[in-house]
Order: sequence, then C-alpha cells, then structure tokens
Amino acid sequence: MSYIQEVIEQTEQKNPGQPQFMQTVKEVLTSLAPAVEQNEAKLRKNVILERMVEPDRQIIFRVPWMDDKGVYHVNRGFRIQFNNAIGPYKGGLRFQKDVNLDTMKFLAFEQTFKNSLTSLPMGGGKGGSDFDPVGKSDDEVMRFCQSFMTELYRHIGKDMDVPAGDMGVGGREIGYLFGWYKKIVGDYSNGVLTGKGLSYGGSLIRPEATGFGATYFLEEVLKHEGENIKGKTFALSGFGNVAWGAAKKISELGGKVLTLSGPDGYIYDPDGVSGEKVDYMLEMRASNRNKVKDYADKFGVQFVEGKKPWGNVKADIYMPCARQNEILLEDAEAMVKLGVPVLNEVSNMPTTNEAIAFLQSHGVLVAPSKAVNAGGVATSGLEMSQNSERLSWSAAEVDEKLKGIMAGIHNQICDALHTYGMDYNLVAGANLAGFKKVADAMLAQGLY
Ligand code: 2IT
Repeated sequence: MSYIQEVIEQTEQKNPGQPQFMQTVKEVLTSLAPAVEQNEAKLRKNVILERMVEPDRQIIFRVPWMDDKGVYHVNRGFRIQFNNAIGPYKGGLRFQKDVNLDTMKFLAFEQTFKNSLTSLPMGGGKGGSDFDPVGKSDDEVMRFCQSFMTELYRHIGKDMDVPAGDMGVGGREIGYLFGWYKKIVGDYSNGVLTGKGLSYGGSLIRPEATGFGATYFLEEVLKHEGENIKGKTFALSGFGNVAWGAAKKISELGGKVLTLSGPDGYIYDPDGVSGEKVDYMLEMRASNRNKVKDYADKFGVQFVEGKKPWGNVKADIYMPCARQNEILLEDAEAMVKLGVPVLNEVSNMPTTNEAIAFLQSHGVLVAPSKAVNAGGVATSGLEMSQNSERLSWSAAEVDEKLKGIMAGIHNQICDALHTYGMDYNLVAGANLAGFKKVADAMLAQGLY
C-alpha cells in the first residue's frame, strides 16, 4: 500500500465519526502524491504525514454563561493547535450551533496549509464553540465571550497562538474577548488577537480582506486564462463579512453579483448587488436575524425560499461564501449542465471531494478555498506585524500588500505545478505548495 494510503487508513481508524476532518485529509494527502513519491523514504522515516494529521494539541473546555433572564447555560469551547512548524498557531474562532470537534479539526488542518501559502510566518489553529449567536443580545454575547476567554487565555499569546474571527465572531466579539484577556493577564499585548477595532490595534482592510483577497486571487486565475472580471456575472452564497467584501470588490471591478443567500434561501438581483445594496449587507448582518429575504423585501427583487443558487442560476463564476459542503455532487452536475465555467471557492471546504472531482473532470476550473480565502488570515498576519511595530499602516498600504500576497500565492501554485510537470490544477497545486514549506520546516526541526 502506498505511504499516503496507509496514513489515510490509520487516520480514519483513529478518528471515527469525523467525516469533515477525513474529507480534507483525503483531499490534501491524495494530491500530494507527486511530492511524496519523490522523497518517500525520508518522509516515511520522519513520520511527516503521520505528524501532519495529528494536531499538536486539542483543547476542549466548558463555557458556562448566563442569559438576560438569569437562566444558566453551558456550551463547549474548543481550540485546536494543529501545527506550529512555521509560526505561532493562527486561525479564527467560529461560534455556530453545529460546531463540534470534527468541524474544528477540519478547519485547523486546512488552516495549516493556507497559512503556509500566505508566505507569512503563521502556523495552523482554529477554535470556537457550539454557542449560537443568532438572536442573542449584546450583553449575552459579551458574557459568553468573557466566559470563553476565562479558559482560553492560558493557551494563547502573541507568540504562541493568535485567534481571530470566523463565522459568528466579528469585531464586536473580538472586542469583548480582548477586553477580558487584558483584564485577566494585565498587560496590553494586543497582538494576541486579530480582527480588532481600529482604536485598539486593528488593521485597516482586515474586515474587507477575505472578500477582497478572494477577488484578487480570481483576477490572477482569469489573467492566466486571458480574461478579467469586467462584465462577468457572479453567483455568491452567504451575506456575511466574506460575501460583503467580495461583492464590494467585484462591483468595483465591473462584475455583477446576481445572488446572495442565507439559511432561508437565496435572492436574485438582476441589476447586481452594488453601492448601497452592499452597505445594506452590513445592516442585515448586524440585525442578527440571519435572513437574506430582508434584502428582497427592501430592494424588491426575487427571493427563492429554501434553495441555494448552485445549479439554479446561470453565471460566469460561482463563489460560495457561506459554509462547508454547500456544493454537493448533485449541485456540481447541475452546474455543469448550466455551463458555469469557474468555481472560486471562498468559504472553507465548500465543495465535497466527489463534486470537485466531477467538476474538474468536466472542465470546470476550480480555485480551492485554502488559496482563495487566504487573504483574510494574511491580513491578520499584517495586523500582527503592525502590533509588533506599534504602528498602523494606511489602507492603501495594506491593500497593496494583500494584492501582492494573493498574486504570490498564485505564483507559488504555478511553480509547484511546474516542478511536478502538472497542468493548471489549482487544487493540487495549492496543496503541494502549502505542504512543501511546512514539511521542510518540520524536517529541519527534528522529531517533535
Ligand atoms: O478561515 C480563516 O482563514 C479565518 N477565519 C481567518 C483566520 C485569521 O486568523 O484571520
């Protein structure tokens, strides 16, 4: 049996009931075959793949909190410190009711390779809770964040592990988390968290960074194909921070965003989501209602209940910005039937492995999330640099660096594909490039 297949089977045995984690492990490891075959003896001796699929540390803790009526609740908190070969653990916190250990491990594993691609010194980590922020008051969210940090603080640090936001965790939550961290620890190390407000060490462009970066990466992909964004139509899912940044940049560059979605369904706006409509996305998110229908009601456009845009709306480019596994095999089949040529994955692991394989074998260009959405964490890395320097950079400076990083990721992918004599397969290229840096660092640092 091949080394890769052995490790996949061992990992499956050791991690029963973790389908999302196994999905990314299989996706990444199988695409590493060309690199592993060249160095098999050395990689085997150093148990590189075995170590790469085993997190350095998995922290699980109780988070008790009290709601506004005085009723007590208990949630589960997580922090997975997956790999710190190239830098301190870095990755977001997700607050969402279906978060479990499997979700956390898949995200932390992906984060390790994504952070490697940014070319910044950041290891892979992820955390969060099964706390459901929908419908909670500010005070409830604050009390939850304080309780969460009361345990988390002992595991993080500006040179140890640096959390940020993810779904359900934005500027408000990071503010409460930082306030409580500072209260417990007593010093002003604001480099311990990223995604902070501008008045206490946040970076300009960090809120926009994931969506902007995803659009910049797409520009590189289209350039490679001799095309550009101007005049192209887009189907997006989600309406949160990531979809907001993407819609803003796409409309600026002359593309037209036809759809947004929420747990309730999707909206179809034939004039495109731009200008005040993009600003309205922020209001929808702040309202905490989690309903995209509000957009249709406000702007008088079509709302399709209970459906996703995939396979229902024809567009030049699909950009899932909502959650994992939103594009299944049946969606991929419908997408090919409709003739959608490009899938630019923005949310983490939005497509199942079967759907990716189907799309690629039918000529759809798939840009993988660990490259496409890396602008978010990359700008977190720039926020850490500014905190260390005790300086703030201008929006133009950060945006320019972000653009350079996204172009750099595309170049690294092309270089990796070139090294192994492969075609323009961005999924394999991103895994090969992300893996190489982490593996080299682990080999250099000995058995640990
Ligand atoms: O999935 C991601 O890369 C993020 N949620 C951003 C993580 C970060 O540390 O900025």
